[in-house]
Amino acid sequence: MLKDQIRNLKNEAIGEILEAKNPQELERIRAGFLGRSGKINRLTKEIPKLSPEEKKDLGQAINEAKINIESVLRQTQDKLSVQSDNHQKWFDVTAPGIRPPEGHLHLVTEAIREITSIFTSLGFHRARYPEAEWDWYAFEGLNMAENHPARDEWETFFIENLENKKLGKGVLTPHTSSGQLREMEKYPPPIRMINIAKCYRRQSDISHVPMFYQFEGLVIDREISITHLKGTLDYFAKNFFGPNRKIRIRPFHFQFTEPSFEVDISCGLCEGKGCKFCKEGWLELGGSGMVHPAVLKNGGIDPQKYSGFAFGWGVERTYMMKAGLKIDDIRMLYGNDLRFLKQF
Ligand code: FA5
Repeated sequence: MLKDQIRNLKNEAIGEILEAKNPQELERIRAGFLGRSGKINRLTKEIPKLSPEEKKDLGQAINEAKINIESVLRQTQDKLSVQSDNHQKWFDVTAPGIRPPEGHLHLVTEAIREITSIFTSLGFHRARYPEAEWDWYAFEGLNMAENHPARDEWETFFIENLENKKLGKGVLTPHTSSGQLREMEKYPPPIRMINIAKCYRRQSDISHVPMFYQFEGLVIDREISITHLKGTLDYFAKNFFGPNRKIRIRPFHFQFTEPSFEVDISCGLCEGKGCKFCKEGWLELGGSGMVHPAVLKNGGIDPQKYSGFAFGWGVERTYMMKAGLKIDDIRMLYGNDLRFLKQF
């Protein structure tokens, strides 16, 4: 009988312990069962009245019950104290947070965005054409037949075992001019394209990287002349470099433009007077010219009706010519050195 009572008390105690919501309640349950005048101790007082045999049995049962209850108590105490620690950890929601390190866009991405917004404000649309391109778009269709010596300047990467019967070998495009014909095939005039894309050449030194960006402008409409070209480039230069910078165009040669020009910008340090950085007051920006009639024809546009201009400059070099920037080696832009990139 007494042994049954002990077992019931033990189950009752464990049941209550497992239901306890906080350490205070747990302490109250502990005292109620295991304390000096707790329920288990009250039963212990019955032992002297028993026979030696019964004493032994009951003593053993009481000890086992106590061990069980204490073990469940300890586990529950641990569990409740972890919960109450978490609960009681107070934090001030108004305290200033710890700022995670903040990055910024890469300089070249920033430059691309700025260039895009200047040209789109003039009504140009942003285009992108394939980096892996066919010979026709990169050379042949631009008036540079196979074996033409002008091709040498582009130091091209050819794609092994890739050839199209009509369009020739596969190349990594060495300039964004490959987008000219693609744009003409896609849209009838008037065309106002700004194609900004990656270009590849087998070059690497302080002013060359094997992968770089160019931005290519193409405008085709009726009666487009050199004054439109000059005006557009001037607008870009003033917005990108600042109102005091000027541009000039010098005669040059490209197979796909006639006439062709090299475009210079007045030096931002000496404002055109001549200094150590620029030598004669001018810095070279890139190529431009009036679209060659043969290229218009290849793009399906009648050169009797339409004329156009095009220009293609390197994003990195153009960015490096902003006043106040002194980046000596173009490769630093792609070196992934945070000490350099964080300065901008
Ligand atoms: C061209 O690529 C012509 N397609 C430009 C053009 C377009 C002329 C439309 C006329 C009409 P060029 O090879 O000069 O031209 O390259 C133009 C610019 O790209 C250079 O002035 C330079 O800023 C940049 N560039 C060329 N090669 C590299 C290189 N390896 N690394 C970084 N920038 C480069």
